Amino acid sequence: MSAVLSQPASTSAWTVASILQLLEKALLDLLFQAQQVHRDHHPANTVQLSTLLSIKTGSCSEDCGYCPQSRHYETGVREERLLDLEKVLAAAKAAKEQGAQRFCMGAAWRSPTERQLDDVVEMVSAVKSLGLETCVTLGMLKPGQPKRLRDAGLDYYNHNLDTSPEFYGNIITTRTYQDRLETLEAVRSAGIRVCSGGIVGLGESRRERAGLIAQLANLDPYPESVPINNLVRVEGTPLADAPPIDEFEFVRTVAAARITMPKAVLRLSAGRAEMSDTMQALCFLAGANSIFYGEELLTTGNPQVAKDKALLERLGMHSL
Ligand code: SAM
Ligand code: DTB
Ligand code: SF4
Repeated sequence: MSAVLSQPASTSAWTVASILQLLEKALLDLLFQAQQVHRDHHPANTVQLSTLLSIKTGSCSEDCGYCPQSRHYETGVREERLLDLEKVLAAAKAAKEQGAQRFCMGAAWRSPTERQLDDVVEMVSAVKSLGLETCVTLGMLKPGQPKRLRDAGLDYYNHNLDTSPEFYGNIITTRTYQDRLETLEAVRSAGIRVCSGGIVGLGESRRERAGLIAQLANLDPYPESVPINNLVRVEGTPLADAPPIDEFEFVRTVAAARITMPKAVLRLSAGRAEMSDTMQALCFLAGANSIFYGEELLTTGNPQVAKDKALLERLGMHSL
């Protein structure tokens, strides 16, 4: 029987080497361990549902190599101005009726201006008053901005570390890893819960995936919400022809995130539309307990609501 790796004492951190050891385990040992950790910290067979809405689409100044919304690449995504409050509220109401618990609003910004934040603050309090949890992802935040969002009733701020510090420069040059860590710190200090995860399938190595997980798991405290995105390869982006990540390698990444961040809500995020039902079931076995729910992510597709309902039903899973 292989040794079970457990979380080091709270004084020491997860090392990249210890996470790499997890990723190298026999798949079934890893899945078994991850599901045990999952059941120690979460109700079995449950899934949290978040619905996404792009409130400001396209023409982003950043050069994230995976992103269809960057103005550096010709992807056919058209710029749209910030949505009106009524449109946002209508989408939030529809999400609630479909059974979503959280409504996440995303903007293709490097960082919001104060005036843009005025509008987002209104959206957050209006969505919150529908009885939904609120999340926004607006890029980097300046001092004072997290507090404004918290005062409006924001529950979560999403800002991903995306990949390991070593691999990061191959994918994004217009903002640094340190910029991202500082935004997360500012959000945390304002008392907003942190949603931060990454994206795999960028051509990173297993060690670099371990590096991403180490960064997330060693945040003190680690994020309450951790999205794991599988690259959606979009024509026109530099990563359009990246070879897809091996499916078991993806599942291993989910399992390692579960073991190292036991209490986090772990979201099987972008890339589900390209995954089989069997693959998604394996990800749930590995400890994923959340999905994006609704026909669209930001600019790319997500499974139909009816399809997801049927999948959860077939797996005997239910929403929180
Ligand atoms: N503009 C904001 C920012 O980047 O800080 C927020 C929105 S951005 C689209 C949020 C995350 O979506 C990225 O950090 C990345 O992990 C994920 N993402 C973007 N494009 C993706 C793609 N093609 N496939 C998978 N995930 C993607
Ligand atoms: C996250 O980690 N994934 C979501 C959300 N946070 C904002 C975004 C996925 C975007 C996928 C590509 C698109 O639809 O544009
Ligand atoms: Fe802009 Fe966010 Fe896309 Fe990067 S991931 S190009 S910051 S929208």
